[in-house]
Amino acid sequence: MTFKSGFVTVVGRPNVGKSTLINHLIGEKISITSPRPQTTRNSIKAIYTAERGQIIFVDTPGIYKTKNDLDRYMVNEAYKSLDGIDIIILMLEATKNYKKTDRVIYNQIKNSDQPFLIVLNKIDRIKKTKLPRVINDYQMKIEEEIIPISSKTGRNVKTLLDEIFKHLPEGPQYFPEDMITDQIEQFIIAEMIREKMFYLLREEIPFGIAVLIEEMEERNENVMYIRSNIYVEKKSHKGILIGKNGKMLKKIGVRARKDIEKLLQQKVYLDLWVKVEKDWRDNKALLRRMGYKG
Ligand SMILES: Nc1nc2c(ncn2[C@@H]2O[C@H](COP(=O)(O)OP(=O)(O)OP(=O)(O)O)[C@@H](O)[C@H]2O)c(=O)[nH]1
Ligand SMILES: [Mg+2]
Repeated sequence: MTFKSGFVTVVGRPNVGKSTLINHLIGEKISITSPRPQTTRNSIKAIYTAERGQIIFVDTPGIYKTKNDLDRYMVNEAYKSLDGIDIIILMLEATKNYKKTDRVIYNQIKNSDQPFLIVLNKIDRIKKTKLPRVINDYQMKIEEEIIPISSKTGRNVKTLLDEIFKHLPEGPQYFPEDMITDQIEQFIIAEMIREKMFYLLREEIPFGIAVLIEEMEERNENVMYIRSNIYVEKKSHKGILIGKNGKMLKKIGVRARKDIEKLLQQKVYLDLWVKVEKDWRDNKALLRRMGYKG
């Protein structure tokens, strides 16, 4: 049997389920997910290794109309990830119609003459009897065959994997078989903390938050001490984030700690600090400090 390998990027509008698919494929939480759009901010590699080959999946921020420097950084990250890739996966949503942004991305991919696949995610969210019509509506706009999947239940994901392997070139194993991401632990930990705010905080607040790990040190009795700064854009946001008697921050900390302990396989002491950095999303120097390098 020949060994195949290559890079596969997943692109699409925000919230279609790109990160959920990648986590499902790898079987671990590598990329954070949330019910809100614009969750993923960086391109994140997740590595799938099997007997027949190795796929390096690249999760990307959703593509949308940009409003500030952070937005532009994110969309640029998504487009940059299309360079030098073996297969592009464009993800669409069964619960929505074909949107203008879908068309913009589709046209861009078609013009790039790189191999690509089209998937329709969230098919578990619509009635079985409705699915053929939804697929048919999309096929009126898209020539290539659409692969319907559910990243949540895993339905038909195997078919997608087979399809990817069909198109992958023969190649070497780029990464050791037990390596599942190229991201350093500190990044994933910061992301896990950031994820909780998408669930617990209202309106626009999560979009103006950045998380940086300041210190990580193993202390007595196998406890990992982690000190992390959470940056917000406004003083009022700081108050909301901390909450009455520190309740909200505590809630965020408890939920994040559970994820982090699972990741590190050890007890964690999480020390969270909230800081105000005015308008960091529109300040290139601050963006860089937050880890969003252009
Ligand atoms: N029912 C259902 N929900 C899904 C499926 N895939 C993803 N979701 C949900 O859709 C929401 C968005 O998922 P994400 O994986 O964060 O979406 P994304 O495309 O990575 O979003 P951005 O990072 O913001 O671009 C989450 O609440 C997921 O649980 C699916 O197949 N079925
Ligand atoms: Mg995502």
